[in-house]
Amino acid sequence: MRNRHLRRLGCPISRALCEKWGFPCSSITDIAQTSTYDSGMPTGLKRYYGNGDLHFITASCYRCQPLLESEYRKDLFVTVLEQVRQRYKFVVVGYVVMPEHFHLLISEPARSNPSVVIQALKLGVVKRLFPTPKIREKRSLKLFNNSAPNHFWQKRFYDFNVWSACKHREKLRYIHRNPVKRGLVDTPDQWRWSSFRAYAFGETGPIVVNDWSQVKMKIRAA
Ligand code: NI
Repeated sequence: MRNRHLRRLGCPISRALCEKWGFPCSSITDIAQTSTYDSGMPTGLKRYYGNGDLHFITASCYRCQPLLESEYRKDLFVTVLEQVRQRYKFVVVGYVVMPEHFHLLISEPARSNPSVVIQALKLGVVKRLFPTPKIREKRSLKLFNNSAPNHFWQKRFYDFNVWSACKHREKLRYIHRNPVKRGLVDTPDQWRWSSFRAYAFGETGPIVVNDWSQVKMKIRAA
């Protein structure tokens, strides 16, 4: 059963793991209360910040539901990610948006830390999707077939420190292959919600990939 889920998802998040992470959601994932924000750190998962490592981050929609399935929502996610990248000044080395989760390979931000970045990203997506309760009601009819989920995001996220070139390559390849492994496309270039095309064709996509200028500025200033 577990293996079947893993094969189906093509990623380390099995439904079992997803549900294991399914602790009661904080207000951050509660689309009815987007004005409040729980900045509490997830418990039980150790975070290592400050070493200048890259972070391979995986976060999931609530109970692994495909809440990012539509093109509109994936586009919106990508737009918010770019805004958050600029606000917190971090480098997006790689990314992929999947129907029920996303993976990022990012530097540590010049402002704050990866936990705050991921919370800002999650909250930003929810706020853009459901800016007011009234709009929420309206949109839920359209977006979720009249059954808006009570939560959009799974509270926790998975964070793996990447400090070797080997792991860097492995995670980037993993990110770019994910839509292919899942059978969503035949080749990585056909999935437009990932950094693959930036690498393969030098395309400037909605997210600026590998812009180290801000981070270098911080190191110089330090
Ligand atoms: Ni995945």
